[in-house]
Amino acid sequence: MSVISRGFGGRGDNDDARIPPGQHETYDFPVLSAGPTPAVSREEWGLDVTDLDGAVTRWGWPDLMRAPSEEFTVDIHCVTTWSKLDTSWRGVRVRDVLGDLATEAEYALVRCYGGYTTNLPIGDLVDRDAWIAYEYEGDDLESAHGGPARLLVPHLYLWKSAKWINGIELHLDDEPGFWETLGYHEYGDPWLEQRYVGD
Ligand SMILES: Nc1nc2c(c(=O)[nH]1)N[C@H]1C(S)=C(S)[C@@H](COP(=O)(O)O)O[C@H]1N2
Ligand SMILES: [Mo]
Repeated sequence: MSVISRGFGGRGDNDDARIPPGQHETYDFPVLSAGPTPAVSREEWGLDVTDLDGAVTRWGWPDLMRAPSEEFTVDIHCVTTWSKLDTSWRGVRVRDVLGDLATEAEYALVRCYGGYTTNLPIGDLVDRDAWIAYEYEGDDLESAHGGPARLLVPHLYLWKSAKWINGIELHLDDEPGFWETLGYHEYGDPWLEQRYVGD
């Protein structure tokens, strides 16, 4: 069955198992933004990490470039039901950005140029795969997709992967972000179809 339906995609036999329930595969890369794309140059880009005491550590672009980066290939899942397999990126692991600052925290509220926010448990940023990504398919990350740099947390729905990231606030309590305030699920596991509050 899969041989007939798959066509000439040249993809692996296990692709269907990589598409979460209620999702379908897409081959282009849709842009989903709740507002206009902010124009942020690499020179002016900064990421403020705010610890539990309110102390701010600012990462500028040169700091990000000095940190160890890695190339990674992941599947991404948007709550609007598209999934895209084998997207490749370069970025710095969030755990390498947070370092010891994250040890006492329970949650993170992520902030962006333009005002978008999203929340997630700190463990999803430091114990799972999560990056500050700045290249896509070998090129500088386009601004429409979050350049200069975006969060990428592939194991959660893509609304958690904040584009134009400019802040990570560490908290003891969970504070809903933009979509979470508007009824999206607080956690957003695509394999459990946690799309909306109560799912
Ligand atoms: N700053 C910011 N980040 C954001 C969004 C947004 O509107 N603003 N949209 C989110 C949503 S709902 C999705 S599905 C993905 C889309 O990423 P893409 O436009 O690169 O496909 O970005 C997420 N990150
Ligand atoms: Mo989305």
